[in-house]
Amino acid sequence: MWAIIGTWRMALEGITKACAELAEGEDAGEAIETAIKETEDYPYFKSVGYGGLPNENMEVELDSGFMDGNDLTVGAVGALRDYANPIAIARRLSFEKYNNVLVGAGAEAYAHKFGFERKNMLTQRAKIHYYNRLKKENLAQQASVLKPYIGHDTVGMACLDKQAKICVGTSTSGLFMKRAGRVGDSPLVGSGFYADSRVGAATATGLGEDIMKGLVSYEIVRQMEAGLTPQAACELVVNRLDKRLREINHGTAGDISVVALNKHGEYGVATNINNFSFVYASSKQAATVYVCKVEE
Ligand code: SD4
Repeated sequence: MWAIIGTWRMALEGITKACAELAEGEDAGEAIETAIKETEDYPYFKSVGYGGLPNENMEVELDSGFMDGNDLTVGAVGALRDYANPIAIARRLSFEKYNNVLVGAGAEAYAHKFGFERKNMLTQRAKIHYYNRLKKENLAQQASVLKPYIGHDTVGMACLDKQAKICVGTSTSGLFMKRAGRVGDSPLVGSGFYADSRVGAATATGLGEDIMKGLVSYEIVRQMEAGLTPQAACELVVNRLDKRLREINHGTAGDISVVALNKHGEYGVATNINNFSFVYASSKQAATVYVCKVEE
């Protein structure tokens, strides 16, 4: 049995590519890297890799995390500039004994040392979005009608391979117009991603500042370990955090969406937004796009 799940419709092409590898018995870590690289390389996804939207200084800064559920090794990069595939660098960092999480210039020096592809990640299209946004912000300044930090998605994938190994990875350009150096939940183990091959894996997308308050990926894996199905674990963790956030923030909560996979290849999904799309494939079914809606 093998299975793979990813956040958002943008995971489809990468997952489709990884399925062929998994069917041949490929390792879950390799499959995650293949699948996420595909998403990173596609220029029209505005929130991941090449074509990702920039920060307030018009620089694309990327976050990515990876975890191997067999030995619980973690690798992550934060605020990484000018490298094509953050997921490959994060995974490479997971092979190190120390210094597994690197940010900014340190992460770039590491990527350079190990020969990862350098690339200007800011596309013409992303620049247009940036200038349009600046215009809107100027117009909206007095009226303060502009909702900050909209239009961001992270690709997160969890995968079980034929050898029963489970891995998880994330990649994102984070929030559009974020501060330089801002790091979200996506490279933070336990928040944006977590995997334990004895149990399963989970990954999150949405407002990093809120997701990290609930360590949602770690929580989901622990709830599965305690006996919940992936679906029940996802719903419990998202609903509980959403409720707590609303208590604190006068009835509002940031976007939180999650997907999870257990060691049997069964999946779970939960969200507090309308229309969270995700992609699931396994040795029993071809890659399929589904849409999850907030529970009423
Ligand atoms: C972040 N969680 O940087 C990411 C962005 C995201 O859906 O996933 N948006 O906060």
